[in-house]
Amino acid sequence: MKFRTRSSAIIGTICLATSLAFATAYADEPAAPPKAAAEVALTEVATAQNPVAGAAGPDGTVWIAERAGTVRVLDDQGLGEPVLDISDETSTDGERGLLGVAFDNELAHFYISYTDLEGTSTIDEFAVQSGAIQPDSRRTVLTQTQPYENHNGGDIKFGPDGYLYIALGDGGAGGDPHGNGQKLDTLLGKILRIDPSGAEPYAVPADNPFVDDPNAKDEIWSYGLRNPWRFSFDSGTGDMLIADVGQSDWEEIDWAPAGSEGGENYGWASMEGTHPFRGGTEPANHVPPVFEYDRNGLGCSVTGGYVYRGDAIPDLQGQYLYSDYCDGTVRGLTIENGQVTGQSDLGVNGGEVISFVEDGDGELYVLGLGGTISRIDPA
Ligand SMILES: [Ca+2]
Ligand SMILES: [Ca+2]
Repeated sequence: MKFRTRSSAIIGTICLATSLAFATAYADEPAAPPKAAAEVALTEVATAQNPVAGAAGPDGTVWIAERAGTVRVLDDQGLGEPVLDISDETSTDGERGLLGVAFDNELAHFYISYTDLEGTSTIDEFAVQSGAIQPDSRRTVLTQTQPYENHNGGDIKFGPDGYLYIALGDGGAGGDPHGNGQKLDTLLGKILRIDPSGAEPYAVPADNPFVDDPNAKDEIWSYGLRNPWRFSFDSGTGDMLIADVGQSDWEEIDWAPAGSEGGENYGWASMEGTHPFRGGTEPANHVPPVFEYDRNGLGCSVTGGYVYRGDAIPDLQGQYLYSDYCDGTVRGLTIENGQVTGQSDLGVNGGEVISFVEDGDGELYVLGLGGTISRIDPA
């Protein structure tokens, strides 16, 4: 395994944690029986300008978001010219930028998640026809003002239920100074669940967990999150996996079963991982992470990936892949009934891993913020 020394400029602008201990960002693996690792290789398929997110698009394509505000389409011919450019509307201060993209499950609409020039997290929708964005169809679905430049979250994904899930960080600074993680009257520090096609600008599904609670925002699906930096649904089971970046000590992976009715409290800022944070008391309804690692272990800023459901690497089937922005090693977890039953180190390093992308066949790509787009292939 390799440890990458990263430029201070990139650390300063995008690292997703606030107080970092780079000097100690590497040590022994935590004790756990290693699972027999699948033999994989990273194949660089393209380079881009700060690729930060992606989504499977029409006709086998993968759409790549560049942080400054452009979207480019990856196909067999490589990465094309931008099909969308909102760079003049996008802030890249702090951890801001174009941070997420998604298609609905019919590939009829394309969604972007970005921070505008005022620093407001913004979700916009475009109609897609014949594989092309229809610029005139653009409309804003949801906005959320941000008190600080970090912890914007920004990932967006459609669930198997056809609803749009949106990750928002706690608002930033450090230590959640406004207590947003545990507050139910703010969208910050949450995963939201909305139906963008149900009303203008969106509808709230009637079975969202807090629709009957007048003191809680109806859009909330789950809460107690610090900076959910990539979440996904297992395309085989529908289970939800969330990587939540820690404050100073603990990086974590959260898990919810496909049958969840929502309302999970993942604990921040009473808890960091399974540990009380700054004298916090564990909430009675705390859903602890299914996996955590400390800053002396696998890195300093977790990047969530996907459960592998492709065909190319049979030995990888069913493993949840993730990495760490500060370390770059691609790792796997086997999760059975909400318990980690195996860990693996895939022995490949994706650089400053900022995101994973799942294509239409279930194959996975690794995005390095420095510019690389790599596919995980059999070795
Ligand atoms: Ca409510
Ligand atoms: Ca937590």
